Amino acid sequence: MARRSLQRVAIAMAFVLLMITQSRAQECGDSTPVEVPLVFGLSRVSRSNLQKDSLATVGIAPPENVPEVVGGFPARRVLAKYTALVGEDSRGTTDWFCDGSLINALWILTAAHCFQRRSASVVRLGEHDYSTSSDGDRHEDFLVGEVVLHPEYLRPESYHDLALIKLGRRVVFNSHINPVCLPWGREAERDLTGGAVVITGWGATEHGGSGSTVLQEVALTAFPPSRCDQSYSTLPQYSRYWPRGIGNETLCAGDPQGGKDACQGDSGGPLVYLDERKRYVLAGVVSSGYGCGLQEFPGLYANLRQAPYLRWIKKVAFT
Ligand code: 4AZ
Repeated sequence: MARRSLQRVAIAMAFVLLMITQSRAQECGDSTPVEVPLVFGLSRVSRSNLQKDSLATVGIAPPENVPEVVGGFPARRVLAKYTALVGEDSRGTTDWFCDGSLINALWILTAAHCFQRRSASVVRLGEHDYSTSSDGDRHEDFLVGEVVLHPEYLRPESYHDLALIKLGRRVVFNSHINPVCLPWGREAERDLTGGAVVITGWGATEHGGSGSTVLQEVALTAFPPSRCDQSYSTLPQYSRYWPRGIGNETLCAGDPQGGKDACQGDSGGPLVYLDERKRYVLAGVVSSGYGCGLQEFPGLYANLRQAPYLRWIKKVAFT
């Protein structure tokens, strides 16, 4: 009898312990859902002057009749915890021209090509729909301290399309704002090929379209880089953008049927997967692509799982 009740106490204690560990926000990649109050009322503003420097808009004119939306839907708020808006203030308004990922309390990872024609003045975290301030998000704006481009990024080549933004003050993490994990150590050895990855962004929902004010998410399949190399090598600008071919420094991801993709304005944004501990881990940074959602042309991402990229991030942002 005594043993029975001891057993019960042990089970109850284990349950309480489980609840405590489940409810505590993880240090990074926190996948616990966000609770938002019910809100009423909507207003819309348009996102102007999306980043126009990618292959999608320079050099090559993509074909007409590109599949729409690139297959996304309004993102789960849990994915908004680490997805950042990168903006330029001009004449009293902010132009959100690229996306990024919160990687720790001071740094945002984004794409180097974002800064070809623009300069960042502000980063917004914890946002979901930037057209309204009454949708229950608790966004915060941060001034930009400095921008560090990857030292080997050499436009117009598409390699090493990475940049780090240092925020003007430290981020205090909460249930709406939490950094994504990086694939440190053995995590980078996991083979993602054929697996599911998720991208988020406020970019265009169709090729040539305008940005979405509501954060979108879409699940994609990670392909081997050779799949992208095969199709992209048929393009006339291949040797200009990828003189050494598309290899392991690039992550190639899309949908086997097409129709799901990153697009203009998503640049710099995160491509993540969920690890066994249910943490979101960053694997790629939105870089470029031919059109949006074309079956033959998956999107191209800087592949963070490359040791030199992780070493550079560690040196700049984690010391
Ligand atoms: C862009 O311009 C862009 N379909 C990003 C990704 C893709 C195309 C364009 C991939 O930011």
